[in-house]
Amino acid sequence: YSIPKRSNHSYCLRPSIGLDSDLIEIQNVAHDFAKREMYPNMAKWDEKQELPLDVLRKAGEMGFGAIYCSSEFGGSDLSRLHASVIFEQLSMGCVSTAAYISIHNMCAWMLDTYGSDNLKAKHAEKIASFEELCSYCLTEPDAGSDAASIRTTARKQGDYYVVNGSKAFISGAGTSKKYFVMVRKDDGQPGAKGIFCLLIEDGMEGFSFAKKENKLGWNSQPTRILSFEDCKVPITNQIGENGYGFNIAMAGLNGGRVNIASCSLGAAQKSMDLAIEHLKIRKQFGKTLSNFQYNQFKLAELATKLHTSRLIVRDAAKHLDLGTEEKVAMCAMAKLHATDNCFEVVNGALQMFGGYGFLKDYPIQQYLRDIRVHQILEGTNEMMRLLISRDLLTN
Ligand code: FAD
Ligand code: 2MC
Repeated sequence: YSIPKRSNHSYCLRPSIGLDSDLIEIQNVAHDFAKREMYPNMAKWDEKQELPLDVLRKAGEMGFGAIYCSSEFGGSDLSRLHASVIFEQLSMGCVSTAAYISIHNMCAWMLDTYGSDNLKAKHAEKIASFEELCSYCLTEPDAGSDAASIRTTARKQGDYYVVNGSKAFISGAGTSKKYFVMVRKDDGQPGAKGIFCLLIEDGMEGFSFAKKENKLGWNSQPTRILSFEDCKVPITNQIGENGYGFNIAMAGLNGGRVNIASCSLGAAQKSMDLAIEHLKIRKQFGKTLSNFQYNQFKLAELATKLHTSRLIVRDAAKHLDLGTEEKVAMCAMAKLHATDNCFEVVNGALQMFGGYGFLKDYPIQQYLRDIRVHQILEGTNEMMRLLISRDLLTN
């Protein structure tokens, strides 16, 4: 497939609209990568529930392992807007794999921004290159939306923390080497201020995984529960200060929310491109489906939803780049608006395929299954409403 480009005709869904030449260049690089390495395999990865490590390493060579990390870290030193443009393109090739790349990037940024020099010297290169994969571990069986109520504890014992507890729904678990785990100091301080962040590695004694979860989508990446039973972690593996783990986790998630929303944009874009092609070819009642005004108007509505989603996502990325006061609410608005609307876009595009849209021979159903969870994870869209309303009502 290609980014639709018609020399003598406008196409108001072209993802390069509004971007400068530097962003268009990186967009083309990500587009070609997704088209070549991802799209031909996305159905297979979904069916076989396979995380394509070889493709991730190639993504590392392209600089997609640490997109908005510093060059000292081995990162690409690009902006959040660049990252959004990249994730949108990658997700056209496979939403689930692109979304995993986004989580890995969130962890890389947390280490680059808050980690000690020693910790970075030890881990940065392997992370930026995708030689070793990262997982972000906040959610617990009893602490989802109320993330500040986590109960996994860390007790200091000499040069180690002894960690006990469990984490639920961890993306990449079992395949990742490095786990960015939010834990509570065992001194009893409740709420957000009792939390700090620890880098825990696969293979550390007392760290184990439960079975792989069976999911509706996001099948190219494994999801598992993690358990820590007297797991000894060197105190030098702490990222950031005591009491700031929740802030670090949330700061990472602001970018994560923009990236996940960008992944919804890619799915919506590809679904629209496919639906437009289909409407022009498929005939019923002696005419192509594109002749029926219902379909024409529906396309126009869906295109408008996709465009407003793209605008709000790119605007939130700019707020992150500028570090504005409103960035938390802007990222929340972007995730709420884009993940809800892009789901409707993909669903509407699927409808235009009739029964074929429901067949696994066609990719639209996979885009639909894969982006459904974007309304749930990285903070449910109800929590996004909470963040936006707090910004509005608190002075
Ligand atoms: P709950 O918090 O129990 O919420 C259930 C419902 O109640 C939701 O609709 C919610 O919005 C609503 N609700 C809750 N409280 C309120 C309220 N105050 N007002 C109104 N409505 C409310 N987590 C990680 O840490 N790392 C990962 O890598 C990760 N990957 C994931 C991958 C997948 C495929 C999935 C499904 C989840 C993943 N998660 C991960 C967890 C995800 O972030 C949580 O599922 C999500 O935050 C919601 O938590 P919960 O499932 O416990 O739902
Ligand atoms: N950015 C920066 N800081 C933030 C923030 C954000 N998005 N959200 C909260 N904070 C700060 C907040 O400013 C406060 O800082 P301080 O005390 O230093 O002033 C601190 O964090 C505590 O915040 P609150 O007092 O708002 O905490 P509360 O417990 O009331 O609720 C809530 C916070 C509901 C917004 C938070 O628990 C939340 O975001 N829940 C959703 C959980 C979530 O997103 N999980 C995703 C898991 S990862 C995932 O799904 C993947 C697929 C990887």
